[in-house]
Amino acid sequence: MLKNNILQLLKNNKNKYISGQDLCDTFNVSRTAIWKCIKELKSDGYIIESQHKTGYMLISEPDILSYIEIYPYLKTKFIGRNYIHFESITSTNDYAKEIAFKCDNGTVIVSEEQTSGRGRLGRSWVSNKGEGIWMSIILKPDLNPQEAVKLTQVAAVAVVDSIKDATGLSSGIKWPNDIIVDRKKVCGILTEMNAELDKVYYVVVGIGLNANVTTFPKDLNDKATSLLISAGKKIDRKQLTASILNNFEKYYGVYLSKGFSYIRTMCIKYSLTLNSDVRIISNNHEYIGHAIDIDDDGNLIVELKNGDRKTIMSGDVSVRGILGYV
Ligand code: BTX
Repeated sequence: MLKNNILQLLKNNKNKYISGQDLCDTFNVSRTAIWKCIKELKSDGYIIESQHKTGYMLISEPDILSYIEIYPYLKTKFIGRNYIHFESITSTNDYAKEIAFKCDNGTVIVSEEQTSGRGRLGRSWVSNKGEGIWMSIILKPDLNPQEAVKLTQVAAVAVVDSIKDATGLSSGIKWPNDIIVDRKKVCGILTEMNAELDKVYYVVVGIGLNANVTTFPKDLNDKATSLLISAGKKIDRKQLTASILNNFEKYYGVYLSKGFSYIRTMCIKYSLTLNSDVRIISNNHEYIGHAIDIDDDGNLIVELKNGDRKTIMSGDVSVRGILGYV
């Protein structure tokens, strides 16, 4: 589309003027059409200098996660190649589920803000404008539902690697779906699917990562952090978004072609839950045990005080450390 084409040309010639006439000739459109697009780009946050006879010059780009901003870093074949970006939306997972049947495998939905971001079990997810990475990946794998559940763990491993690359911070996985830095939650993953007993129609992997969040609601202060807070510097959200998609595609490929065993090894390596005492909260029932393993199905194996072993499936449980959140 014209606006993106003009932007790309301005980006390729950053800090250089391009004349209005050149733009008209290149895209075969009128001066008015060019001027309208420039006006829109300025209102999107692009700083563009316009000079009467000299033309237009791009000075700086805004901190937004549109496709044109992230694709220079994207190395994927199909994840994120169909990419939908919103300024604001209720929930990227909700939108993904609305369009999933009609769109390509690997479609990614990203929003600068979510007004009703969701966690598991009906909990809400705080999604401040322009401060996080709030995105959903639509997948159509040939898996059964039990296998598709493990995509949460595929995503978790990808996020841990991307956080390390972007910030140098070591993060860990609080089984099954939280990424933790400094003993606080920096990222949550919400995997939802539309399936029959033995067939998945689509899976939506929602990732909420507190990249540059500066403040949290009071009740989250003790258990939430952001990369900005923990690393002490602002994070490049564009590079990090692309990096997560790159790593996700890599691990997703490994999972589909070789099964769960490699992902399981990575989950065990990154796990903060294993080898610690945990409190399992399932419906209204609560019990305490020692987390000893993650099995081939991605379940947590917990040894109870009486020596019995319990297999904990994700989805309907909360797991807490015995002394705190992790
Ligand atoms: P969860 O159920 O494990 O965690 C939800 C809990 O985490 C909340 O009850 C609250 O205590 C805490 N919390 C809420 N917001 C934040 C935050 N920003 N940072 C840290 N802790 C928080 C985790 O569910 C899964 C979250 C997935 C979010 C993504 S964003 C893109 C996609 N769209 C959508 O609606 N959800 C997913």
